[in-house]
Amino acid sequence: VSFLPFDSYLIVFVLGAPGSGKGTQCARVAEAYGLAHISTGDLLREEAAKETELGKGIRESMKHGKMVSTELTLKLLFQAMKASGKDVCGFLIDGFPRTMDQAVEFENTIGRCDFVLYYSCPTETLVRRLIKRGETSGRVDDNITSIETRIRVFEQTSLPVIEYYEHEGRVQQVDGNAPVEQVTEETFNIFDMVFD
Ligand code: B4P
Repeated sequence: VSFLPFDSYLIVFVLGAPGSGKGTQCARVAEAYGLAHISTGDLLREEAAKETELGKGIRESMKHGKMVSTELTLKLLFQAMKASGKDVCGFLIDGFPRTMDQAVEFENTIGRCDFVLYYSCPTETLVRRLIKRGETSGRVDDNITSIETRIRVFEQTSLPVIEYYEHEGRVQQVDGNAPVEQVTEETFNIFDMVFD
């Protein structure tokens, strides 16, 4: 018997480098399968918009493409799960865990991850997409210096998380370099199997 608060839910960690298409695909999957889409990036941006000391601290980290603390990220994530858990059978957790300690802490206190959905994508594509998004997004981190830092942080800190789950046989990999519709089709094939 498990005593973790969300163990009876489907929990999918959605990972990939910045610009790999996580957010884009999560919105479509959430809608099609009735799952809650929770993006730690969005939660942190919401908090960063506040004129508080905390908001200011988060803004500084994000602006430079650095990681925000695990404690805070996990707290915001758990709150968001509690707020939407009543209406859904599962969660797409987008952009989390970005570090091994986030993964361990989540699985020890919140619930077991059923599988990791990993969008692989070459660096040139990532850079091109994020620079393009930066023309209209207004995001402080969509500039070339922050983009390079974010990709480096992903390779050094987040790739080992994916390798850990890979080793456990819990990764479903999708080619994120294809056109959006094709990536969606490949993603839906995975969820069709899950809900079969
Ligand atoms: P995120 O908000 O997660 O941002 P991201 O990695 O850039 O991915 P996003 O989901 O927004 O973009 P997508 O690939 O869908 O993180 C931002 C920052 O928040 C981090 O740097 C960090 O500071 C902080 N943070 C977040 N989570 C954290 C955590 N767990 N711990 C600590 N800190 C954390 O799309 C990118 C662009 O590509 C879009 O314009 C999209 O339209 C386009 N696109 C997508 N798919 C495409 C396709 N197939 N073809 C062509 N274009 C495509």
